[in-house]
Amino acid sequence: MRIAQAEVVVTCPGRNFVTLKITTEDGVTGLGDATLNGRELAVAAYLSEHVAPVLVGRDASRIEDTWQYLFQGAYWRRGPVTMTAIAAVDTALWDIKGKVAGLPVYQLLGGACRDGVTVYGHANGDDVDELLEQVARFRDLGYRAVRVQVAVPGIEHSYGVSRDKLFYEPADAASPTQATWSTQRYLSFVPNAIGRVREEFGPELRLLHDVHHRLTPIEAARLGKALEPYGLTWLEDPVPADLQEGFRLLRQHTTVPIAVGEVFSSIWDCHQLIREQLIDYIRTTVVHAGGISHLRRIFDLAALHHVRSGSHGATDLSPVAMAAALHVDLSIPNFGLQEYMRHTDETDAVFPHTYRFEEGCLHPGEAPGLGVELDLEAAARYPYRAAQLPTNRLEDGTVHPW
Ligand code: KDG
Ligand code: MG
Repeated sequence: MRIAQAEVVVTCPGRNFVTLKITTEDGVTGLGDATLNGRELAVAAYLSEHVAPVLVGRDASRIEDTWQYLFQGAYWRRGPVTMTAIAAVDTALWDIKGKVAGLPVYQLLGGACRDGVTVYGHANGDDVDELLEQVARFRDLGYRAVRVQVAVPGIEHSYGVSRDKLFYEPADAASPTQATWSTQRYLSFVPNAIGRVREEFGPELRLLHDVHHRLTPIEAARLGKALEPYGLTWLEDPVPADLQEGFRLLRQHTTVPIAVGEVFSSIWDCHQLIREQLIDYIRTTVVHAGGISHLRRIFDLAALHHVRSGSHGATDLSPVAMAAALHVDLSIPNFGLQEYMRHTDETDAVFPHTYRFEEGCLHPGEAPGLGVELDLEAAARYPYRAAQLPTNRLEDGTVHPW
């Protein structure tokens, strides 16, 4: 089963997506998401210039061998661009293997460990009243877990707040939007806002909150302690995660569960966090952390250390990545939660899929492979549009993590 063709498709049905489509000599096709928000064309070029030519003629059934060949063979290991490209190849080869076997990918990974994948939505508001309305909307849609984000008075372009309340798309302009940050304003506002959500919705709804890497460990510890009465499922990305040992300080001060990992591209970015039990949820994703094969490796390490999965699933991960995540989520013993931000109708039309939402859970469906297709005609109607993620500055003009 040799690979005959590897094509890169860039389309923008509301936002940019990069997709790798691999076709075998006998006409079986597989898809892999290769979208890296704000840096899409770097991965598209990496794939079409450096990867596609060496894939042609390779045996499509040799997934692990191909992964190692691309990872070790490049010499320049890791990094988001390389690992997103490898992820796309790996995911597409799992899709092909499933189609050839006539089985959904989760069956190849060992079969279902649960009936469905519990997901959380992203509720946000310009103020606390609007946030409460949005949490109610997600609850009424059937979600059992909701991440709560609210605009902080005095902070322009607060993280996580969007005009369209079912999607959150921060990459909105050809040159980056300038956001501002004040730790003081944030820390004095957010705990009460989350307290109001808990008070309104009672103890059962699972609540989460994303700090988006903006605090130092001791500031994050203060926030964690303030949030302890509200029983969060997790506090996400409290600090920039480059310094894995930096989490020790935070861990010593608060019992708020910590979730980290959406920007990680390999097991090397999180092995210390996992081995030292400095986090509770690892949020690496199929698309940015080397595909289904590598994500399984990370989650297996996590399982040994009481860390559960919590894969990133923002709007910028295409339906191909979402489907692949669901096959992994369904089959691992240490699944925690899966983020699910919906896509626009245009995106769903470009990527028809079998996964479905029911009573707070997603299920990947029973179609062989991933259960996602790419409608090339529809994709061609939406050409690439340059869009970058925002940058952030303190009120005195200092650059700060966004
Ligand atoms: O591309 C960046 C987004 O995916 C990110 O800002 C969203 O933090 C995010 C999340 O948890 O969904
Ligand atoms: Mg996040």
